Amino acid sequence: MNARPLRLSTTSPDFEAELSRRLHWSAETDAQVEQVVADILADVRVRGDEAVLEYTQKFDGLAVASVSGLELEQRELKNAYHGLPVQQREALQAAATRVRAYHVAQKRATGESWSYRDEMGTLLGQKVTPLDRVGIYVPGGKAAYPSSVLMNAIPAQVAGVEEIIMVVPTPRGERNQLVLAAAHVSGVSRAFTIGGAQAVGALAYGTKTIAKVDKITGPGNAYVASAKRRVFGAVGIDMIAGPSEILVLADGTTPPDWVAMDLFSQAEHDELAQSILLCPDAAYIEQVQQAIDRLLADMPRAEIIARSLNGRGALIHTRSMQEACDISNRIAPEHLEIASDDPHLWEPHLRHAGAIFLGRFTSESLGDYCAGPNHVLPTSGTARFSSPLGVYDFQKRSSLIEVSEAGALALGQIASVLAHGEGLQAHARAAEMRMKR
Ligand code: HSO
Ligand code: ZN
Repeated sequence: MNARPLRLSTTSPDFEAELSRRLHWSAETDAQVEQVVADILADVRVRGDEAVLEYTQKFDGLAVASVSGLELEQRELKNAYHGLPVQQREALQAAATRVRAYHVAQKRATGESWSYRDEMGTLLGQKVTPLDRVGIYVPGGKAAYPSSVLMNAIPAQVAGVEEIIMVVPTPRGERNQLVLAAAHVSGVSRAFTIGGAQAVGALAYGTKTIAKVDKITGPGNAYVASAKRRVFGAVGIDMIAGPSEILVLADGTTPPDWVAMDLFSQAEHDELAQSILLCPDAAYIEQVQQAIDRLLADMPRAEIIARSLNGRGALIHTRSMQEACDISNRIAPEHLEIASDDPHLWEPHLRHAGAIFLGRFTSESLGDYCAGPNHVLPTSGTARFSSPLGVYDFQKRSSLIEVSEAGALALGQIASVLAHGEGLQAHARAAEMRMKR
C-alpha cells in the first residue's frame, strides 16, 4: 500500500487552484437523513420516553420496559473505572487531572465575574454563571473516544454546571468500559445508553425520565449533526465539527519520522481527515515521504491512513518559513504543529489555528489526550473566527447595572434626550422621574 500525499510547490502556477481543491470540504446534507431526523425529533417531542424506547429498540436492538432501564447507575460508571487494568485507570486519571487544571486556569483568566464603579458611583459589571444542565453526546462505535468524554465533561464541571447528562448509544448492549470510566472521572451526573437523533431530541425537549438540558455538546454521525442543527435555538449547541486536520510547519530540524507519524496520527482518524506539511526544504520533504513509505506498512490502520493521505494530504514546498506561515494562516487549521527548534520565532506570525503545538517534542497526540488544553477544536477553516471548546462554552454572562442617585441625574439627561428622539415617551419619563428628587 502506498501513501503519496499530493506534492505541491508554491512556485508552481497552478498552486492556488490545486491547494483550494485539496482544502475543499463540505458537509453533504442528505435529504433522506434530514427527513428521518425531522420525523424522529417530532416524534420524541410528542411521545417522549415511549418514542425514545422504540427507536432505541429499532436502531440499537435494545429492548427494555422503560427509559430508566437505559440509565447507567453511578455505581456502574464507578465499577467500569475500577474494572480497568491499573495502567489504563492511572492514565485516565492523570489525563483528567491535567485537563481539569488547564480548565481551572482558563476559568480564572476568562470566566470570572467583574465590575467597576464609574465616577458617579454607578456600578457596572458582568456576572458569569454556569449553565444549569448540559447534555454530552458520546458516539458509539468507531469514534467512541473516552478522551472526548473528558474534553466535554471536564470544562462543564469546572464551569460549575450542576447536572451533566451523558448519552452514548450501545448497539446490542455493547458497552465501552473506558467511556463509562471516563464519565466517572469527569463528573458526569447521569448517563443513558441511548444515541442518534432520538437522544438529541430527548435532551433538547426533555422527556419524563430525561430532563431537558440547556446545551448539547459532543460529536456524532450525520444523524446526530443534523439533529443538533435542528434543535439549536431550543437549546445551545457546540460547533458541528468537520473531519480532523493537522498542518505541520517544518524547518527541517525535527526528525522526519516524527513528522511522518504526526501526519499519520490525524490521517488514522478518518479517510476524510487532512494532513498537510509545509516546508521550505525540498530535501526534507523527500525524507518525510521516505519515512511515510517506510512507516506505513507497520500501521494497523494503514488503509485509512493511505486513503486520507492520498485523497486529502499534501506536502507543500514553500519559498520560506515566512511563506509557510502565511499559507498556514490562510488554511486556519484545527491543529498546527511548528516542528522547529526555534518555534517561538514563528509563533508570533501564526494567528489562525485551533491549537498550536510548539517545538519538536510537542506531538499533537499529547494534546489529544493529556497535555491539558481541549481537543475539541474548530475545523474546516473556522479557527478564523472560533475557539476551542472551553469553560466559557458552559457559562453565560449577565450584565449588572446599579445606578447611583447622582448617576440617575446624569444618565437621565442623556437617556431622556435619546428617548424623545426615538418617540418613546415612557422611556423618557422613567428616566426623568428619577431626576426630580
Ligand atoms: N484528534 C482528535 C481528538 C482525538 N484524538 C481523540 C484521539 N482521540 C480531534 O481533535
Ligand atoms: Zn487525534
